[in-house]
Amino acid sequence: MRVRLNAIGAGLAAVLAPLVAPKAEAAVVGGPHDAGIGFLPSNSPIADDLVWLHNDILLPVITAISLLVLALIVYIVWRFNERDNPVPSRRTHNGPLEFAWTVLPALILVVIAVPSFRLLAEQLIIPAPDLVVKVTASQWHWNYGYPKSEGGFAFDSLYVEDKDLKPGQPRVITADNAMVVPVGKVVEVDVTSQDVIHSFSVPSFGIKIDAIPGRLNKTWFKADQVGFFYGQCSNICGIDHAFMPINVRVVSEPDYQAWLVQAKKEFAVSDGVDVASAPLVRP
Ligand SMILES: [Cu+2]
Repeated sequence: MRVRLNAIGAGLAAVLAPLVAPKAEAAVVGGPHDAGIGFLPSNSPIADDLVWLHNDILLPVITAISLLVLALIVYIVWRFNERDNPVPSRRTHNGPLEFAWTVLPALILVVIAVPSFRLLAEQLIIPAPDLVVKVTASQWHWNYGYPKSEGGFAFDSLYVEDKDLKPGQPRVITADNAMVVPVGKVVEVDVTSQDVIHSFSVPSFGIKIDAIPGRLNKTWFKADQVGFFYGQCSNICGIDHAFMPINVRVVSEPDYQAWLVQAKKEFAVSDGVDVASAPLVRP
């Protein structure tokens, strides 16, 4: 059932993608849609494995255990009812049964632990990055910093209010400037904060990492397809916590290079300015 619902969700996303895609090349959209259920479409190896662990391992285990417990309860209610058993059983122990209900759950946990730890290692062991983006959280917006190798610039990404939305932009989760990354490249995200604890989360990449003042937390993703992807701050950080959306645009390498040229002009305002020799202006 769940698999079918996910399939329906994926189908809906595919149908809706062209309608809400903010850019022509945005073929895949990792964002909410009407009647959505299940995970957002995955667009990185980690997100693929997260969805697999949930849908193919955890859900079957949860379903089987729930059905087993339900069957046991129904059986007990039917078999040991008061009317048919005026003299209650005085049994308190059953060695083999107690052994079984201790060992079997432990074995199930071991089975779950194997792919779970593998996934954890996949998340924590960051491959050699092609691009490192520094993400700084503030009350209440994100700042994306690109390294010197890319031109050395940084820009704020601010919430877009309902009245300023362009056609096709979803409300509440649209930001004015998206973080732009090339497709198929390992992107390391170095996350920090300059006030309180926030959390950088983009479901389609399977990443969620705390932004903590004075600390640099690292995570990574490798986008499989171009598209536009949405996330949100995921730690309650204050009154406008709900209004610090994360927008990531994954583009082809030529589009990325073109964006870099334009972004350097737009955002690197202090480039070339010799701060030490700049005239001191007093009000
Ligand atoms: Cu926040």
